[in-house]
Amino acid sequence: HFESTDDAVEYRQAAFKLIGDVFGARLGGVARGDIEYDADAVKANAQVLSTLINLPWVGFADGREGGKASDKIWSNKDDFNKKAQASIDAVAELEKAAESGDLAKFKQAFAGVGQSCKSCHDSYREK
Ligand code: ASC
Repeated sequence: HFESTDDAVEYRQAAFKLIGDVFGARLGGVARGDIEYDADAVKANAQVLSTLINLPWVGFADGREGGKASDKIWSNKDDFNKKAQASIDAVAELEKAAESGDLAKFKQAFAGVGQSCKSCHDSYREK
């Protein structure tokens, strides 16, 4: 899939950059109250996020250690994959909450996604 390790690292960092913008800035702005709640905009961003959350993982292919990724990813692939799947599942919950049009439900599901990001970062992202 990737021609080089640099290519794989750039690919996954680009995916996380997009996720960080849609989740942290767009949806996070609403969750924090900095951006006014607009149910349609939240729904659209949650849908975009549900596509983006599938992208990074292929970038962690065999032999592509590098960037801020801990080498522990490659020696704990089952656990890493479980945490990746937990993020995908949490975003599916966020999309459902966004579709409900209920701000409280959205905020709760937003926090769940944040937890899933943090859980993986705590184990597998170097400073
Ligand atoms: C973000 C972001 C993360 C996660 C994490 C959640 O917006 O950039 O890495 O949320 O901080 O705890």
